[in-house]
Amino acid sequence: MRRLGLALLVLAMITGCSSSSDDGSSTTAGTTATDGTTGVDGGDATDTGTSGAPDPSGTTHEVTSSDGVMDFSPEDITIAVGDTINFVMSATHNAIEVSKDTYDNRGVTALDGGFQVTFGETKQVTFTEPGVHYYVCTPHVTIDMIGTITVQ
Ligand SMILES: [Cu+2]
Repeated sequence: MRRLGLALLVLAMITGCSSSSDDGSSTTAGTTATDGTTGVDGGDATDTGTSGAPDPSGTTHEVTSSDGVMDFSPEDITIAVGDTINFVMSATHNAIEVSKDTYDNRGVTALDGGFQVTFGETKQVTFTEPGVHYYVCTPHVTIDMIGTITVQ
């Protein structure tokens, strides 16, 4: 049942997103679907009373990277449930979600079901559950090109 509920939730998000954005809505849908499965750390959600779809008018935030600059901007960001991050990666950087352990150890093993923004890609990812997401730039993780997204 919970799985079905989650699927419906994701579906609602997709519908909400595609109607409010006119570019790349199909890729948005794809990332939203995978994002839904990363909600493992959302299990401690206390306010599940809002079991309806997240606010479809969530804010879109931007995380960017630039060639020659070995940092995400911003590196750490706090957003609300239902908000979207528009990742804008330059040609030399990517943003790959990893586990907290991988992040702490500066590893590059991608998190199952996590978001992945490849080199030079612009991709929107919507976060539908509270929790913390950790991500790295795989070529530059060893020089601390890392970031977090806190969803609350
Ligand atoms: Cu990088």
